[in-house]
Amino acid sequence: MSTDVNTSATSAKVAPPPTSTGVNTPASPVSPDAAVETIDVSVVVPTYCEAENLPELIPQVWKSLQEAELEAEIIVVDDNSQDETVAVCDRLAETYPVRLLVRRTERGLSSAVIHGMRHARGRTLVVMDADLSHPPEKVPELVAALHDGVTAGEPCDFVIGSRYVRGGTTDEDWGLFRWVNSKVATLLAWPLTSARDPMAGFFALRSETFRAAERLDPIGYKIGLELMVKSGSRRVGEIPIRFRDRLHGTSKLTLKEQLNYLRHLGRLYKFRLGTLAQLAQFLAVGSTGMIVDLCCYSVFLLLMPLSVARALAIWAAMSWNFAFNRRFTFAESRRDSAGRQYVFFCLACLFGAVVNWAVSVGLTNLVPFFQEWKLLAALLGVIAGTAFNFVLSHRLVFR
Ligand SMILES: Nc1nc2c(ncn2[C@@H]2O[C@H](COP(=O)(O)OP(=O)(O)OP(=O)(O)O)[C@@H](O)[C@H]2O)c(=O)[nH]1
Ligand SMILES: [Mg+2]
Repeated sequence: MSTDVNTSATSAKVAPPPTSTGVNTPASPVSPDAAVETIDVSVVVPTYCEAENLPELIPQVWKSLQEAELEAEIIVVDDNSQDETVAVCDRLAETYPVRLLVRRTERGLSSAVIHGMRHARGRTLVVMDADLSHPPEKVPELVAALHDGVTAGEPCDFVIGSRYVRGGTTDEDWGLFRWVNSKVATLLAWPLTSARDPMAGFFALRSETFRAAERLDPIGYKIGLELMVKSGSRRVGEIPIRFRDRLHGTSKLTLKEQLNYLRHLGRLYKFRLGTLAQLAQFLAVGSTGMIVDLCCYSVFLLLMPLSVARALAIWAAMSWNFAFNRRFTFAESRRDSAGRQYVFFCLACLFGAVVNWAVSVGLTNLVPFFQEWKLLAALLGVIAGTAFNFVLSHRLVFR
């Protein structure tokens, strides 16, 4: 995945890693299949400027693993933080089984987690933040639930440390905005998973579940959701946790990441529903285009003759639809030239308009029933035209 530098360090206390101690070695892009599962658990901790938190986190995680008698390693994946994270990690590695992977050419929480998982040697993988938002003492419970289920039920494919099941809480000073934001984000993911807290960054899964995940390409922060959906995890268990505010430092979650979440959801819907999701998005864009059309039409009517106003409004809506479909519905085809796609899109829409016109006028003139129901005929025309547009766009423009 990355061609970065990998600094590995550890004490030989419990789970010595395969690479040498404290030496910068070139990282080979380890494929999931290459990982050798020799220990019980790998805890993957993505970090960016977490020097203050790691000295608190690592001993607590290690203590809980030891108490549960789990043979384990802690993999810290850092994106070349400019604070003391690397030095602090090296120091901690003298006492605890910490492996530090430093990525110098790539940045991002989700890809860092995947990177760590690819290097992990545990039969079970746990992911948690470095800022002590996630309670270290719950790690063994998450691991156990993979095998024993949550309430002595079936084994789970995926276990979440959850804020939103009974017994789970967040710190009280979560403002209304943050709470609503989190709830809306969770609601949007509901068609993808029945989990109550699918956005969580604290979760556990078996390494074979990770390897079964197809085409991982998360944008942004929600790596747990990505793994749950792409690995086809059906039995998702949730362990209640108290989610604390970060102990030290500042959040790396920006507004941009929140918008990325919407794009990420779009991708996951497409993964799950295929062309049906694209059709839904195409229709959603089309309906916003209809509003653009009518608004432009009303303004243009004040400025120019009706026939020109109508043509310009349709062109404006068509351009709007093109821009949004290119950005969202068919985002994976943005490598092609926009100009060329635009010309094809307009041509494809012209055909759709003709189909629309022909269906509406044909039904009205040829079927007596529709002479009474001209608007219904027009509506069927719109549906036929839209379906035609979609097929053409899907097959020809955004191949
Ligand atoms: N490797 C790596 N880790 C990251 C990156 N961005 C964030 N992290 C780590 O991912 C974890 C979660 O990030 P946070 O900034 O705590 O995000 P959050 O939990 O949504 O926000 P707050 O807890 O409110 O600060 C932390 O351990 C961060 O250090 C990144 O680009 N690369
Ligand atoms: Mg955090």
